[in-house]
Amino acid sequence: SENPVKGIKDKVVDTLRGDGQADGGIPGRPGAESPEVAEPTEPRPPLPPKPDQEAPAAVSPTGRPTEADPTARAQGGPYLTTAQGNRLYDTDHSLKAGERGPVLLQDHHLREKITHFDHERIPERVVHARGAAAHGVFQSYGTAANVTKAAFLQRDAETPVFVRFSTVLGSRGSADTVRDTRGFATKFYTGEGVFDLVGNNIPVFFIQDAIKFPDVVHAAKPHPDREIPQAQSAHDTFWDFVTLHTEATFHTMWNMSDRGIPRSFRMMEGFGVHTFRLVDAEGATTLAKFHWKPKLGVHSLVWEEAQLIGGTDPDFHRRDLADAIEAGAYPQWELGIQTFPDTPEQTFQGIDLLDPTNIVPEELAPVQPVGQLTLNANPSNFFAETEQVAFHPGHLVPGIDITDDPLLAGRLFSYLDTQITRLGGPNFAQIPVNRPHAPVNDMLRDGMHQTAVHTGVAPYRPNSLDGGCPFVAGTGGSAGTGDHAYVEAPVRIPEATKSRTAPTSFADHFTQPRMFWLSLSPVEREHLVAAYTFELGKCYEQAVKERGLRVLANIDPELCAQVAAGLGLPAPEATVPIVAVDPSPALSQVGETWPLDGRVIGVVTDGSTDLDGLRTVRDAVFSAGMVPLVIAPTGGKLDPDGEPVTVQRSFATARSVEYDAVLVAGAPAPAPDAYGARDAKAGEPGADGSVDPRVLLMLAEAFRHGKAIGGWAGAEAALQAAGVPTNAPGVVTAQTGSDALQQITGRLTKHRVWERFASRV
Ligand code: HDD
Repeated sequence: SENPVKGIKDKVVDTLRGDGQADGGIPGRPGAESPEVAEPTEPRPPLPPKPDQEAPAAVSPTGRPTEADPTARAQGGPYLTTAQGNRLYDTDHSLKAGERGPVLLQDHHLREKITHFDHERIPERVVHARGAAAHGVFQSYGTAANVTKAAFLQRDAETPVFVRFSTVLGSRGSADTVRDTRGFATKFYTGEGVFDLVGNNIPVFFIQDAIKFPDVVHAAKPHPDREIPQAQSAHDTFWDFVTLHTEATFHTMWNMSDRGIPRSFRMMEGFGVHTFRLVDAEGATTLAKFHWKPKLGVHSLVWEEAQLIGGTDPDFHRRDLADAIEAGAYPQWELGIQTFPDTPEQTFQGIDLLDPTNIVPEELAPVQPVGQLTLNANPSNFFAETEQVAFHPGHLVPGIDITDDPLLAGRLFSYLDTQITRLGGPNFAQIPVNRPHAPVNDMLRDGMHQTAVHTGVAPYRPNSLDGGCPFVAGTGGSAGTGDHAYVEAPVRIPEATKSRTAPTSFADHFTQPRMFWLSLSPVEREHLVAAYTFELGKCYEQAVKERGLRVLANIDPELCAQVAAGLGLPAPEATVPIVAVDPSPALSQVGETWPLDGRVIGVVTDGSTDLDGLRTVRDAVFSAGMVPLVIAPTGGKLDPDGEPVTVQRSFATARSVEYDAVLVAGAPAPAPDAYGARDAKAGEPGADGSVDPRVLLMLAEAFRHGKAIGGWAGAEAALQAAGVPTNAPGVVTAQTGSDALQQITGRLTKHRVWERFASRV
């Protein structure tokens, strides 16, 4: 398939070489192409959106397509006005009775400005409050056409989409790289109405029945007395709940694995979690699970990186997504389905398909690709789009139906309900980002924030006053082959008695966690042990720690023993028999090689050593579809009188966590602003061969985090000073920068230099 980065590479290189690149910016951000930012001069109309901010065509609430007319609503014309379009001459001074006198109530502009401001915030989502989103397109391969009649899954269908990624626990302003589940919600604006696939990056859930959702969320959110910790699962109430309520074991284990700290939204899988029911054109049904597979592979941060980024760049994932799209490196996923016969038992090889704490291993039911998602445009306005988008698992199109998963049932209620509070009433489907791209004729009327001007007198059925309109779709007779949504496949429900119970097939909480443990590579197991040890170690209550170990003992004695050792507690015995289960190699993230598109290479220089070599390296990084980050003692340009090289980061603003691999030219001496450099070196930094402490930190961190490191032009001294053995795996020194780059690139395709991590398990 086409490398999306390569297509735009030339543009990006031009941008970098041009003068538009601001210090601290990343290459690929428009600089050369966007108009120069001028000091205020004279009135002119507002700037148009950037090219990557183009949203899909909007459709009016009455279903009629509208021509994009920027003057119709906000932000038209060169002059400041009130909300009523009355032109203003001053917005900096309240109207006062005399220069030093009291402010007058009659100042409409003051009252309107402050009042509107006072109401700018809406309630954040009760979960998944922090998110980032993008527009894109879904291209169907047509391979699902034999199991579903959904029009957007037929051959060559192209459907506009809006995707929002999120963390679950943190508030809107929390950090991106916390250990948590990530939401992966996709709105397909199909010709048959909206289809929402509201999934996560983890294929199972904490609970089997939606009635427990308030419990798990109350336990996981900050403690109600002090509202700490923010966006963390490492606290007593979370672990209290998930250890008492062992159906949460598998989801918790995914959280503690590297999946809980993704490297990028672009490098995450997505899962629909529940089993859905697909319906074909003849009315035949198939059970299915949805999967999103990222083209760049599934990759994670290491825990220390995640913690550092939480402080140095809390917006890391949001920035990464927006920058990649802006640079033209469009993130892509393949949508796939696992399919299962729709038998009355609704099980597959003994796995209960209605239990959302189960996966079906890919080795048993391969994921079949059905289409490709490309995110190609950033939102123009965070609030209007990312904040106001409203997903709902019940937004279904003909050909996709629900099953009796009790977790899904509660979700079908919750999402509509929550939007009424969050978006201030029942008319949120009229907000542009939520509008279907299919005609809407719903007979829903009035209510808060009604913006449609409905016509006619008969929003009821049956009617004769409106000629009987609107009509209902044909059902297609008993085969259920009509063109309407909510097919309601004629599923037989066995004779039953009302009961608040779960089936015994929901009772096994440890076999699949054990399968997960057995499927991980040694380094991934090591990370899992470290995460459990950290999180249980942060709990205050001894009883919670001990119960946590009892749960782990039922998964695997080695896992339990390692965590117990870290906590300084005895390892308990299992209380259930440990069953034999085959590993599922597809669950491991380690071992394959992946494309390098958009990977970031730090290039550290003292500002003068072998600048020709530096330029060659920078261009070679681009040619490989990656992004160079030139890091020098200060901002500005290197070689300003020759062939200038723009500096993206100074030693003061750079941190190793921003790049995937690092190259260093020479051994940069302490720059004047290095801690203590001036005093210690009396204005002659480096005279004794010392290296800038920030460079040492970068190299030591990159080494610790398993990143490939290359050096040239005397870099050995810097590596040695940083404690990086030059003969360690993934550390190379070479004659030229290009050689060093070439040697580390192979390592990068594996994401990290895995051999560097100690492994006890
Ligand atoms: Fe949920 C938001 C995913 C179970 C109740 N959920 C929300 C979002 C995602 C998920 C990705 C954010 C959507 C966005 O970006 O706007 N939720 C899931 C998955 C689940 C799940 C994959 C299990 C398979 N959720 C779940 C249950 C309930 C909810 C069982 C309630 C009974 N979820 C909500 C909610 C939210 C929400 C309260 C908060 C904001 C919103 O819906 O729009 O209704």
